[in-house]
Amino acid sequence: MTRGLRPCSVRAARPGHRQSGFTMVELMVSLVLVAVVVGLMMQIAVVMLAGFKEQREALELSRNARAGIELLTEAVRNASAGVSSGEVLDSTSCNPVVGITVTNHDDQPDSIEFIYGSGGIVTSVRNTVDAGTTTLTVVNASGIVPGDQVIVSNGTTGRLLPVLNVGAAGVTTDLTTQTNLCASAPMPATGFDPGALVIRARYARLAVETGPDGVPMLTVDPDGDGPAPSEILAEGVEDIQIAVGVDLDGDSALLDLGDTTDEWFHNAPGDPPPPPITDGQWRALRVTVTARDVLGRGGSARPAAEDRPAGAADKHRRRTLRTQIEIRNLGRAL
Ligand SMILES: [Ca+2]
Ligand SMILES: [Ca+2]
Ligand SMILES: [Ca+2]
Repeated sequence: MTRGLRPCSVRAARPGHRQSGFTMVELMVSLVLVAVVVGLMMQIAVVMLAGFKEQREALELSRNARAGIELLTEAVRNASAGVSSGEVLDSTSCNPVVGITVTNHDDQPDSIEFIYGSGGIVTSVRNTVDAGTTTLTVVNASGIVPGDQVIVSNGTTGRLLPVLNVGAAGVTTDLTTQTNLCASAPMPATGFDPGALVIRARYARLAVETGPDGVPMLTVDPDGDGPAPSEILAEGVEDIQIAVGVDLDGDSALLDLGDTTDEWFHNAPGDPPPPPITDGQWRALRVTVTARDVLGRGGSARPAAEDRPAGAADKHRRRTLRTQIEIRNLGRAL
């Protein structure tokens, strides 16, 4: 049983060899040193983990804020596709939106609705489209499926119509639709002539809602006042503020004084509403999105943005992103 263990007494007995091994004091000093080193390493690990966690939370905050900005940018760039006047009406879910509609507040988040081209799918119609039409005979229906919506446009006015069914593909394809769903958005009196553009499109309303657990979130509603529920786009988004840049004097610049006399609307308390989008002077939207952490591990206040003053300090960390989106499809860009 003792093989491999050489008794100290044997070594100690050899002449010329000093006694090796640890004294009790040496052993205790080493133990203390080991304990100190292990303690330090654990402290470093804890600090590093906390750092990683903080970094992850900061990333998540940025991601949440960015999700809103990205969808908005995409939608605004494709808003009012194929209708340079901006007069696109919702003849599917009957929301009172005209191209892009901003609902402004200075004491709560703003919301925005738009009708925007989706997927770059464009064709044209062979028949006249008026209040009695139930079929859109289109040249090419590839990429369009039942449940989609399309803008029918003559370039100056458009209507968002539902695609209820898609017929067999041939030289032309018949899309079943309904043109009389919305008294608020009837077909133009003379209808759309053959050759009118047909663009796959969507309606969306972006808003901030509060979940059952009190967590604010950015939601997108695919039919506004219609029956479809809104979907969560990003958790923790507590504010969107949207200013509308309108080139009133036509000098291709947007005067920004942060007051009620400049060419930005909703950027100062007491701003009048902007002129209608159909006046052809809307050039850009400026969007500020603020996300906050869900659990409350920091300490900050919601910053002031456009016409909404800052909030009170609380236990949350925040990230605010701001971007200016040029409106492409309406008249000329800056
Ligand atoms: Ca506002
Ligand atoms: Ca100007
Ligand atoms: Ca203003």
